[in-house]
Amino acid sequence: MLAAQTLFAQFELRGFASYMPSGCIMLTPDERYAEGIAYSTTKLNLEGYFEISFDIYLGDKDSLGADGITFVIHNDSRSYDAFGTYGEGMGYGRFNTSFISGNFIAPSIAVEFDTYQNPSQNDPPSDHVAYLENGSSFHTSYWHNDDPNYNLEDDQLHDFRFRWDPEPMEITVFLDGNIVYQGKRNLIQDIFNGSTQVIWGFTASTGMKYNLQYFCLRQIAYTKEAASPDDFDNCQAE
Ligand SMILES: [Ca+2]
Ligand SMILES: [Ca+2]
Repeated sequence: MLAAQTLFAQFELRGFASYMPSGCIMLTPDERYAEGIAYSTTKLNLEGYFEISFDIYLGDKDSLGADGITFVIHNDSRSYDAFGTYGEGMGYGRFNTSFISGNFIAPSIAVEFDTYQNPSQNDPPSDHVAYLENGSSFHTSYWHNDDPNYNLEDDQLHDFRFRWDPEPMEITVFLDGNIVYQGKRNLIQDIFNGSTQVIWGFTASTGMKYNLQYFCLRQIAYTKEAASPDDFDNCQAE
């Protein structure tokens, strides 16, 4: 077992989330119908550059595993108590776009790492990554490495980075060395109504199917120069 080193930071934990001995944060245990949320107590400033690096773990059960995790940036009025629907909502979204009642996190953006196919959210059969906004889990596009058998529930840590560059107003998401999403968005004006200080963290849940799911914070860089070079080591799960 490799003792994972992680950057210690303060998180507000809700639901099933808890610190692991390594300093990583478990979002869901390997159980049905669990939801866990972890928010950093240090907000991000959208007027500045940031790149945050994590290891994420999505479990070891493929066909029997679910549901996945989301990385979320929000200024929902519930602050550290903001949460979404369990199961296919992954603690962030809601069951489908026409199902307006129920919990979801907004205003927000998120990146989902989805390990279970829900046709109402336009999920492909494979695991996938997608960019989401305002508590909707529905997505028209997604990344699955053009692999119909793409699987993230492989008992491995996956290297995830989220980069915000305010000058071109560009979001870039990396997973295991691949750019899995890139897009320009005026987050301050078009999502956050002029707010520049936003809460960030992770949500996750399980449903009928389930997996242990956790994340480890590796680095927060506030300049391009301070961000890690784009080399990705294979990591071993705990
Ligand atoms: Ca899978
Ligand atoms: Ca799903």
